[in-house]
Amino acid sequence: MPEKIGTLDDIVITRAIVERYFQKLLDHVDVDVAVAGGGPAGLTAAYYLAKENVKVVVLERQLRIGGGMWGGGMMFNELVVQEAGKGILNEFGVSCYPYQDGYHTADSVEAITTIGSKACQAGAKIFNLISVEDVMIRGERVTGLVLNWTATEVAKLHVDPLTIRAKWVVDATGHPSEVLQIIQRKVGPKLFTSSGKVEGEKPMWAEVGEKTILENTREVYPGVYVTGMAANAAFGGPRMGPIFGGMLLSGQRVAELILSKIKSPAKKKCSV
Ligand code: 48H
Repeated sequence: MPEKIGTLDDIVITRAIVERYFQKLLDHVDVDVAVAGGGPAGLTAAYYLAKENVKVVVLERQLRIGGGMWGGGMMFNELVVQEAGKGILNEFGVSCYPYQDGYHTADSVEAITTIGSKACQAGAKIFNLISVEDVMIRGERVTGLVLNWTATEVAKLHVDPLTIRAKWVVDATGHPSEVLQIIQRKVGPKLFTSSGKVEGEKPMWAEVGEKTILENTREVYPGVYVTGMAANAAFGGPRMGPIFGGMLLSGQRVAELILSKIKSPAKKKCSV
């Protein structure tokens, strides 16, 4: 065996992982922002929040982060962004290539690995293999998320969940808008949409989908913002296929909206 490796004790390795993991988890059971879903929108939001020293955690059901970005369009791992989306990819340092006026392409694997890395390096903590299965509501506000191991979900085990508290929750779960579906199931049609329910995404129309996603990125229930594909699902915007600028811009926008709330919290009445 090469000299450089030195002695290694399997039990020390085990202790290191267990101690460090639980330290990390305990440091993040009470956060400023909890993002459900580590796709492009959730990771971009986490990056812009963490960059401003906001304590942010991302919960991702799968083993891997990145949501639907890896596969580009129909498993051709290239994605398209418009001018504004390119600005964000440039900020992350992802290589972009002009295709024709107003259209740029990027390698989807380079894009999502870089965005994930930048989010982590900015200070966002990502917990993979954890599913959001419920919300905590106090009064009429969501105050946290209810979590379980994805493995229990997959194996359909009867195991009770644990919770984390968050000042703000972001639904970045993509097409299914899972956090909003849970809220709707638990409290009825009280979302800030026209029917009070998740309106459901409309047929594919890239141009309109990319425009409406920014209008639809907003608070959708007290304490809960929606971003990415979940935003168009919530408010009934069209899907847009493999143009990913809207996801990045929506992630950036939700971060800006939450940052503005954190920096100028609503004034409370003094009880004199
Ligand atoms: C923990 C969860 C849970 C849960 C889901 O699907 P995503 O990539 O979502 P976005 O909005 O960042 O990006 C959407 C984009 O990928 C896309 O699908 C587009 C542009 N479609 C257009 C079209 O026309 O089809 O990522 C969401 C992530 C995934 O990684 C899920 O595993 C995760 O959220 N997730 N994580 N708890 N309950 N539900």
